[in-house]
Amino acid sequence: MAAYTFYTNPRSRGLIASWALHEVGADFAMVPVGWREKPPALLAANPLGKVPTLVHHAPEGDRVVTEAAAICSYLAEEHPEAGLLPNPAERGHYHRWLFFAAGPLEQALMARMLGWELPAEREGTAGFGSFDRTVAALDVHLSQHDFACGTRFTMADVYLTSQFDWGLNLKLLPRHDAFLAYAERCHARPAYQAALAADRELYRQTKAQG
Ligand SMILES: N[C@@H](CCC(=O)N[C@@H](CS)C(=O)NCC(=O)O)C(=O)O
Repeated sequence: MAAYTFYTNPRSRGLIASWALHEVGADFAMVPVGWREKPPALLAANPLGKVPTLVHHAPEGDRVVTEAAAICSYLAEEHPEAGLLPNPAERGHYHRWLFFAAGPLEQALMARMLGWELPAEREGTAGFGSFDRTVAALDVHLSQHDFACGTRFTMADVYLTSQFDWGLNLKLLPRHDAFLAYAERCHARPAYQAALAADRELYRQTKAQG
Protein backbone atom coordinates (compact mmCIF):
# COMPACT_ATOMS: atom_id res chain seq x y z
CA MET A 1 0.00 0.00 0.00
CA ALA A 2 1.21 3.51 -0.83
CA ALA A 3 2.11 5.76 2.08
CA TYR A 4 -0.58 8.30 1.12
CA THR A 5 -4.04 8.16 -0.46
CA PHE A 6 -4.69 11.36 -2.36
CA TYR A 7 -8.26 12.29 -3.34
CA THR A 8 -8.34 14.78 -6.17
CA ASN A 9 -10.06 16.07 -9.24
CA PRO A 10 -8.32 17.61 -12.27
CA ARG A 11 -8.22 21.39 -12.63
CA SER A 12 -8.98 21.86 -8.96
CA ARG A 13 -7.10 22.75 -5.80
CA GLY A 14 -6.00 19.13 -5.96
CA LEU A 15 -3.12 20.35 -8.12
CA ILE A 16 -1.69 22.17 -5.10
CA ALA A 17 -1.41 18.96 -3.09
CA SER A 18 -0.15 17.06 -6.13
CA TRP A 19 2.64 19.61 -6.56
CA ALA A 20 3.53 19.25 -2.86
CA LEU A 21 3.50 15.43 -3.12
CA HIS A 22 5.81 15.60 -6.12
CA GLU A 23 8.12 18.09 -4.38
CA VAL A 24 8.74 15.70 -1.47
CA GLY A 25 8.88 12.60 -3.67
CA ALA A 26 6.02 10.96 -1.74
CA ASP A 27 4.75 7.48 -2.45
CA PHE A 28 1.05 8.09 -3.08
CA ALA A 29 -2.01 6.54 -4.69
CA MET A 30 -4.28 8.99 -6.45
CA VAL A 31 -8.06 8.53 -6.23
CA PRO A 32 -9.99 10.63 -8.76
CA VAL A 33 -13.19 12.06 -7.31
CA GLY A 34 -16.28 12.75 -9.41
CA TRP A 35 -18.27 15.73 -8.20
CA ARG A 36 -21.61 13.92 -8.36
CA GLU A 37 -20.68 10.65 -6.70
CA LYS A 38 -18.01 10.99 -4.09
CA PRO A 39 -16.29 7.86 -2.80
CA PRO A 40 -17.62 6.82 0.65
CA ALA A 41 -14.01 6.58 1.86
CA LEU A 42 -13.49 10.26 1.00
CA LEU A 43 -16.65 11.28 2.85
CA ALA A 44 -15.62 9.18 5.84
CA ALA A 45 -12.23 10.90 5.92
CA ASN A 46 -13.55 14.38 5.14
CA PRO A 47 -17.29 14.93 5.64
CA LEU A 48 -16.95 18.20 3.70
CA GLY A 49 -16.25 16.03 0.67
CA LYS A 50 -13.63 18.43 -0.67
CA VAL A 51 -10.47 17.82 -2.59
CA PRO A 52 -7.65 17.76 -1.96
CA THR A 53 -7.95 15.31 0.91
CA LEU A 54 -4.91 13.34 1.98
CA VAL A 55 -4.81 10.22 4.12
CA HIS A 56 -1.39 9.37 5.49
CA HIS A 57 -1.14 5.68 6.30
CA ALA A 58 1.29 6.16 9.18
CA PRO A 59 2.58 3.09 11.04
CA GLU A 60 0.41 3.82 14.09
CA GLY A 61 -2.74 4.54 12.07
CA ASP A 62 -4.25 6.75 9.41
CA ARG A 63 -3.97 10.52 9.63
CA VAL A 64 -6.33 12.68 7.60
CA VAL A 65 -5.15 16.06 6.39
CA THR A 66 -7.48 18.45 4.57
CA GLU A 67 -6.99 22.05 3.37
CA ALA A 68 -4.43 22.50 0.64
CA ALA A 69 -2.22 24.78 2.74
CA ALA A 70 -2.21 22.32 5.65
CA ILE A 71 -1.36 19.47 3.28
CA CYS A 72 1.62 21.45 1.96
CA SER A 73 2.80 22.20 5.47
CA TYR A 74 2.27 18.61 6.65
CA LEU A 75 4.20 17.11 3.75
CA ALA A 76 7.13 19.50 4.25
CA GLU A 77 7.30 18.38 7.90
CA GLU A 78 6.93 14.67 7.13
CA HIS A 79 9.70 14.86 4.54
CA PRO A 80 12.34 17.22 5.94
CA GLU A 81 14.90 15.64 3.62
CA ALA A 82 13.19 17.46 0.73
CA GLY A 83 14.58 20.72 2.16
CA LEU A 84 11.34 22.66 1.88
CA LEU A 85 11.00 23.63 5.53
CA PRO A 86 12.23 27.07 6.58
CA ASN A 87 15.44 27.52 8.51
CA PRO A 88 15.10 29.55 11.72
CA ALA A 89 15.75 32.85 9.95
CA GLU A 90 13.08 32.06 7.35
CA ARG A 91 10.33 30.92 9.72
CA GLY A 92 8.64 34.30 10.02
CA HIS A 93 8.30 34.69 6.28
CA TYR A 94 7.28 31.04 5.87
CA HIS A 95 4.37 31.11 8.27
CA ARG A 96 3.37 34.63 7.36
CA TRP A 97 3.01 34.01 3.62
CA LEU A 98 1.55 30.53 3.90
CA PHE A 99 -1.21 31.83 6.16
CA PHE A 100 -1.55 35.06 4.15
CA ALA A 101 -2.15 33.04 1.00
CA ALA A 102 -4.68 30.73 2.69
CA GLY A 103 -6.48 33.58 4.44
CA PRO A 104 -6.46 37.14 3.11
CA LEU A 105 -5.35 36.31 -0.44
CA GLU A 106 -7.92 33.55 -0.94
CA GLN A 107 -10.67 35.71 0.56
CA ALA A 108 -9.73 38.70 -1.58
CA LEU A 109 -9.66 36.61 -4.76
CA MET A 110 -12.92 34.84 -3.93
CA ALA A 111 -14.66 38.14 -3.14
CA ARG A 112 -13.47 39.57 -6.46
CA MET A 113 -14.43 36.47 -8.42
CA LEU A 114 -17.94 36.30 -6.96
CA GLY A 115 -18.49 40.05 -7.11
CA TRP A 116 -18.83 40.47 -3.35
CA GLU A 117 -18.43 44.16 -2.63
CA LEU A 118 -17.05 44.99 0.78
CA PRO A 119 -18.38 48.31 2.08
CA ALA A 120 -15.42 50.64 2.71
CA GLU A 121 -16.45 51.07 6.37
CA ARG A 122 -16.06 47.28 6.91
CA GLU A 123 -12.42 47.10 5.70
CA GLY A 124 -11.26 47.20 9.28
CA THR A 125 -13.29 44.07 10.07
CA ALA A 126 -12.49 41.98 6.99
CA GLY A 127 -9.23 40.06 7.40
CA PHE A 128 -8.01 41.03 3.94
CA GLY A 129 -8.80 44.72 4.42
CA SER A 130 -9.51 45.24 0.75
CA PHE A 131 -8.49 43.64 -2.52
CA ASP A 132 -6.13 46.51 -3.29
CA ARG A 133 -4.46 46.40 0.13
CA THR A 134 -3.93 42.64 -0.20
CA VAL A 135 -2.39 43.01 -3.65
CA ALA A 136 -0.18 45.87 -2.50
CA ALA A 137 1.17 43.83 0.43
CA LEU A 138 2.14 41.03 -1.94
CA ASP A 139 3.63 43.43 -4.43
CA VAL A 140 5.89 44.97 -1.80
CA HIS A 141 7.15 41.56 -0.68
CA LEU A 142 7.67 40.04 -4.12
CA SER A 143 9.33 43.17 -5.51
CA GLN A 144 11.98 42.73 -2.83
CA HIS A 145 12.25 38.94 -2.60
CA ASP A 146 12.48 36.15 -5.15
CA PHE A 147 10.51 33.70 -3.01
CA ALA A 148 8.17 33.78 0.01
CA CYS A 149 11.10 33.21 2.37
CA GLY A 150 13.56 35.42 0.50
CA THR A 151 16.15 33.81 -1.72
CA ARG A 152 15.13 30.16 -1.58
CA PHE A 153 12.12 28.09 -2.67
CA THR A 154 10.22 26.50 0.24
CA MET A 155 6.87 24.76 0.59
CA ALA A 156 5.23 28.15 1.23
CA ASP A 157 5.85 28.90 -2.45
CA VAL A 158 3.88 25.87 -3.59
CA TYR A 159 0.78 27.28 -1.97
CA LEU A 160 1.42 30.97 -2.67
CA THR A 161 2.13 30.33 -6.36
CA SER A 162 -1.01 28.22 -6.63
CA GLN A 163 -3.13 31.10 -5.37
CA PHE A 164 -1.33 33.36 -7.83
CA ASP A 165 -2.09 31.00 -10.68
CA TRP A 166 -5.76 31.06 -9.82
CA GLY A 167 -5.74 34.87 -9.60
CA LEU A 168 -3.71 35.40 -12.77
CA ASN A 169 -5.51 32.79 -14.88
CA LEU A 170 -8.91 34.24 -14.04
CA LYS A 171 -7.57 37.78 -14.58
CA LEU A 172 -8.40 38.69 -11.00
CA LEU A 173 -4.86 39.71 -10.08
CA PRO A 174 -3.10 42.54 -11.90
CA ARG A 175 -0.24 41.32 -14.10
CA HIS A 176 2.46 43.10 -12.10
CA ASP A 177 6.03 42.32 -13.19
CA ALA A 178 6.87 41.00 -9.72
CA PHE A 179 3.92 38.59 -9.77
CA LEU A 180 4.66 37.24 -13.24
CA ALA A 181 8.37 36.80 -12.52
CA TYR A 182 7.58 35.03 -9.25
CA ALA A 183 5.13 32.63 -10.92
CA GLU A 184 7.65 31.90 -13.68
CA ARG A 185 10.40 31.10 -11.17
CA CYS A 186 8.17 28.67 -9.29
CA HIS A 187 6.72 27.08 -12.43
CA ALA A 188 10.25 26.10 -13.43
CA ARG A 189 10.27 23.51 -10.62
CA PRO A 190 10.36 19.97 -12.09
CA ALA A 191 7.83 18.90 -9.44
CA TYR A 192 5.38 21.54 -10.67
CA GLN A 193 5.80 20.39 -14.26
CA ALA A 194 5.27 16.76 -13.22
CA ALA A 195 2.14 17.59 -11.20
CA LEU A 196 0.74 19.67 -14.03
CA ALA A 197 1.33 16.86 -16.53
CA ALA A 198 -0.40 14.38 -14.18
CA ASP A 199 -3.33 16.78 -13.76
CA ARG A 200 -3.71 17.21 -17.51
CA GLU A 201 -3.59 13.45 -18.03
CA LEU A 202 -6.25 12.96 -15.36
CA TYR A 203 -8.39 15.61 -17.06
CA ARG A 204 -7.97 13.84 -20.40
CA GLN A 205 -8.98 10.49 -18.88
CA THR A 206 -11.94 12.01 -17.05
CA LYS A 207 -13.18 13.70 -20.25
CA ALA A 208 -12.76 10.48 -22.23
CA GLN A 209 -14.94 8.64 -19.70
CA GLY A 210 -17.62 11.35 -20.08
N1 LIG B 1 -10.47 24.98 1.89
C1 LIG B 1 -10.24 23.91 0.96
C2 LIG B 1 -11.10 24.14 -0.28
C3 LIG B 1 -11.13 22.93 -1.18
C4 LIG B 1 -12.17 23.09 -2.26
O1 LIG B 1 -13.05 23.98 -2.22
N2 LIG B 1 -12.08 22.19 -3.25
C5 LIG B 1 -13.07 22.19 -4.30
C6 LIG B 1 -12.35 21.99 -5.67
S1 LIG B 1 -11.23 23.31 -6.02
C7 LIG B 1 -14.01 21.02 -4.13
O2 LIG B 1 -13.63 19.98 -3.60
N3 LIG B 1 -15.24 21.18 -4.60
C8 LIG B 1 -16.22 20.11 -4.62
C9 LIG B 1 -17.30 20.27 -3.62
O3 LIG B 1 -17.31 21.24 -2.84
O4 LIG B 1 -18.18 19.43 -3.60
C10 LIG B 1 -8.76 23.84 0.59
O5 LIG B 1 -8.09 24.87 0.63
O6 LIG B 1 -8.26 22.76 0.29
